[in-house]
Amino acid sequence: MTGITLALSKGRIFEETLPLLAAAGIEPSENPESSRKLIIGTNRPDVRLVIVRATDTPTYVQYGAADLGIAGKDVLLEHGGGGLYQPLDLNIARCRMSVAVPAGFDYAAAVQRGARIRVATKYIKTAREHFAAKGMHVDLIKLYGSMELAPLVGLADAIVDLVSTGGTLRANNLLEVEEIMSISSRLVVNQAALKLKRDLLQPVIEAFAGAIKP
Ligand code: PRT
Ligand code: MG
Repeated sequence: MTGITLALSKGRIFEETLPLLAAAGIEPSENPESSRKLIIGTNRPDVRLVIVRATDTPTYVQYGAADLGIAGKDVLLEHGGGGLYQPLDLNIARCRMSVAVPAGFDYAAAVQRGARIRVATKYIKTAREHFAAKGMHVDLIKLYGSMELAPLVGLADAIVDLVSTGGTLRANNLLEVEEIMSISSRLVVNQAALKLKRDLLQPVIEAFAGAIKP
């Protein structure tokens, strides 16, 4: 591919990336929500988009299957970031990563007495580091989705998950008891591509940088 390939996930990242693409003069020729195509052209013959699962974006960019991509900090921390240049925090798809427990569970008391608790999460690495830094002993249970269910059916005492409005926690009678970090999406660029395709990539990176909303 002589042009550039940008990896994006459907949903909120795609939606919130559209204004950044527009600032770089890039307009997708199809909407991935309605199209089943995984490779989408743009108004620019030298720019194409590949539609991947959010958690797979860093992998496509790391191996150079995409030259650049947009991924949440949550996803990047779990991936590790190897082979990726991360020039910009785009300040999109904002949320926070938090610990939540069922309304009846006294998290503060459990922390206080050094209880060993079971925590279900998709974010094993980040959760491990968080609880280790607090000196807490936890058994981590890896899940791939619907973390909110785990404490309701006795799979775990607590969860580590992303929260934005808090509506999902409220609907499931869970309380946010600790914020671990704030999350937003970053631009990631393949390090080799940055050198080999600098003339094509640099203007896109600069246009994105100029379009970031505070
Ligand atoms: O959905 P899929 O399984 O394909 O993958 P994904 O969930 O990883 O992707 P997607 O598109 O849902 O999220 C992509 C990125 O958006 C994530 O990696 C985050 O960086 C970011 N983001 C921002 C969020 C949220 N806000 C968010 N609220 N990702 C997920 N959520 C979920 C959260 O996990 C919880 O289930 O929304 C629910 C909570 O939302 P509220 O508004 O009810 O608090
Ligand atoms: Mg999702």
